[in-house]
Amino acid sequence: MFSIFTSLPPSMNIILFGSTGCGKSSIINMLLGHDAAPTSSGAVGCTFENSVYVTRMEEKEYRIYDTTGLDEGDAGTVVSKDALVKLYKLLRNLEDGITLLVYCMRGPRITEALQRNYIVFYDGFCRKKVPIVLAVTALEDQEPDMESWWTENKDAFQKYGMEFSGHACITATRGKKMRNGEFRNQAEYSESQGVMRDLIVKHCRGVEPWKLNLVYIHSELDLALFF
Ligand SMILES: Nc1nc2c(ncn2[C@@H]2O[C@H](COP(=O)(O)OP(=O)(O)O)[C@@H](O)[C@H]2O)c(=O)[nH]1
Ligand SMILES: [Mg+2]
Repeated sequence: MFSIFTSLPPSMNIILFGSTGCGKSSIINMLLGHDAAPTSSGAVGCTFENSVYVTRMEEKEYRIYDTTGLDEGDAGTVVSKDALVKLYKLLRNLEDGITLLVYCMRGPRITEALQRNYIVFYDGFCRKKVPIVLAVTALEDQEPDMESWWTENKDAFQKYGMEFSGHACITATRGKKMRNGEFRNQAEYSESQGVMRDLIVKHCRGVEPWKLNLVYIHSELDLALFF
């Protein structure tokens, strides 16, 4: 007698990270095609816990993680180090490992925190073992088009030692609803949706997920000692 065992493929885990208000939750809603992740326009971030959203693209399942803003603290209610500990624990507990990191930033300016967070998260936590891509939001007014932002700014990333396997220059919100009932940035938004989905699908293809399990950090104190 024969029996056929079919094992499910491991799920692909995509981690979105970046500072508060850079558009992580908006990107997730854009990828999903509906509003599932709460977004916030206030100074205080609204993602205090890491949450996961599941979506299908090109017949594959992707688990997209919305994470706490890395530089929340001061005015915010979540302390930055606490956010780091939570992120670290999230990464460590992913049984199938990490498939792709998406570093989100709000254009058009490159900030100091951008490099710091890249170093802590990518070099520190992930030991550069996972593919990382960049998503730059708020480029709806970029002339002549959103992608031109990368051409203008790519040298700066190189200068600061930040390398990415791919990038997306996008608009993660539709913008204001106009009198004629249409949204101001609908065209840029629709284009961005395609660009963002393609970026994830392309950079997850053939990736061997990476498991972070060598170092164990249990508290803020451990983390402080670690760095
Ligand atoms: N103009 C503009 N606003 C955006 C864009 N993406 C997000 N936002 C707005 O920025 C604010 C913060 O976005 P949110 O997704 O909550 O950021 P998060 O804290 O990284 O999750 C919200 O008011 C969004 O509507 C964008 O591409 N352009
Ligand atoms: Mg959020």
